[in-house]
Amino acid sequence: HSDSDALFPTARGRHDAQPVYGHLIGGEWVDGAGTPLAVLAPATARPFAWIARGGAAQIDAAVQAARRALDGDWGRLTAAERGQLMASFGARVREQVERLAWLEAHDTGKPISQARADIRAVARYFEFYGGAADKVHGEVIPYLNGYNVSVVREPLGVTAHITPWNYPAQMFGRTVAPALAMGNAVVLKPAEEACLICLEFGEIARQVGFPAGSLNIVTGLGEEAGAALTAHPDINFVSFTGSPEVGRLVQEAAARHHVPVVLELGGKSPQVVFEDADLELAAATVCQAITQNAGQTCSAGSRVIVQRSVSERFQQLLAQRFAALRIGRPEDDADLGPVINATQQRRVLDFIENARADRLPVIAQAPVPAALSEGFFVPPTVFGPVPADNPLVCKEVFGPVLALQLFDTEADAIALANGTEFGLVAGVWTRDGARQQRMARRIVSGQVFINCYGAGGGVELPFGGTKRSGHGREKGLLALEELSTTKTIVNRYE
Ligand code: TXE
Repeated sequence: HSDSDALFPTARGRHDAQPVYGHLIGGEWVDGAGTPLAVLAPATARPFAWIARGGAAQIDAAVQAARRALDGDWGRLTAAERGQLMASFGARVREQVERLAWLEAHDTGKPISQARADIRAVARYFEFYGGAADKVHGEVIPYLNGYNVSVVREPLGVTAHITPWNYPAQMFGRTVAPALAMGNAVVLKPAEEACLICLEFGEIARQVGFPAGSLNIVTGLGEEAGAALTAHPDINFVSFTGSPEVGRLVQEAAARHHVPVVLELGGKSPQVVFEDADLELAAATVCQAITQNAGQTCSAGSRVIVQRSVSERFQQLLAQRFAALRIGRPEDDADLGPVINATQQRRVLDFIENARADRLPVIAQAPVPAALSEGFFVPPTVFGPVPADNPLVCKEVFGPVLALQLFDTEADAIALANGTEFGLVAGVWTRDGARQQRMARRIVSGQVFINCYGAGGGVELPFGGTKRSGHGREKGLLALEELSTTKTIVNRYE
């Protein structure tokens, strides 16, 4: 699939015989000014496409185009009309799942069936929020006699969205769909490592009739295009998903203009396994939750906290699962593919090498097949028991590396689960109903899964962090509150 033009209908031209994408600004595809940036396929480490390298000028043009859209055709649509456009977008995506999934799989390295699921999720985001667009009501508040007080919901205006490379498609659905549903005009700066799918979605939005400027996409580097977007004085909101370090820069930049931000900054999500749990199901789920997308998931279950009485049995089950893992290229449709690039590969391998140097016991490791040596592959590994102050417990690896911790009492389990700077998602495995509830209430995190683990869950479920994992909520109907504001109208009639 690598050189098939069928994958790149949106490309603007060719560079070194490979397709080049432009920016989407004001409903038009615009060429990048400087040298384009190469896009590598993580499974082979070879370039296969190019994206435009945008900067302050392209960001400014995109923000202005968004503002014009709000004052023009986009701002005049009814909520129902916005919902219809979003439904058409979802339908068009569903017609092209196969082509879009191959592009996404090639760009990120993920197994093709995981990419298919991601593309379907994008359709679902547009269907869900498109359906909600005309069901967001205001309120009427009882006040003094002779007064009518209404609270209406309004769009924020121009919303800025900076997204990462781990789920380029899903992140587009998650952040752009609710923004459009509420009538905002969007400027998206996707990650330079993997963003082709976002550009294809931009073209689909054009084709189904989204007015010019309602959705603008500027590609480029974080320090250039991303920083220019967060510093722009005419944006009204920023949504950022990425590293805690850049999250701080984004919030600082937004604070200069008092612009609200939603930050999603990753985690070190624990799964707590009690002795009365279904250990086989727990082991299978724990393995899946750290190897899906090669562990590059903000809500990856990267720690498992096991009751000592069943630790030996659980470690055996886990080792069996890891031994059976298949590693491969997208077309192999294995359990996991490579990580995104050489930097991330080095980062994950360093964590593994440092853990070995710290003499942490290896419970299981699945070797990377020799035939895959050219891509950015890493061996899925389980270490344990890992002391609570080890980097494997405290730091986000963002790779398929699991840390096992042991506990004796429920109080210990809660302390370990809450013992990191993060608080995004948690899992609890026990058949004891009262304990399920106690654990769910005492664990500090944005989501808790009991006897299952959803890694974020479906579009319906509010998602977001506490502590260093960030703030604000995405997904579910709560996202519509983040992406809108209220106006209170007080009308004296007597
Ligand atoms: O993230 P960055 P990186 C974590 C994960 C990973 C680490 C580094 O632990 O190992 O971060 O990944 C844009 N102003 N997560 O370096 O740099 C950038 O272009 C404005 C967790 O790739 O934070 C991209 O679009 N924007 C995570 C986006 O920020 C800037 C997902 C994220 O990139 C910018 C990804 C700047 N100064 C990484 N600098 C999650 N929460 O799921 C960069 N960007």
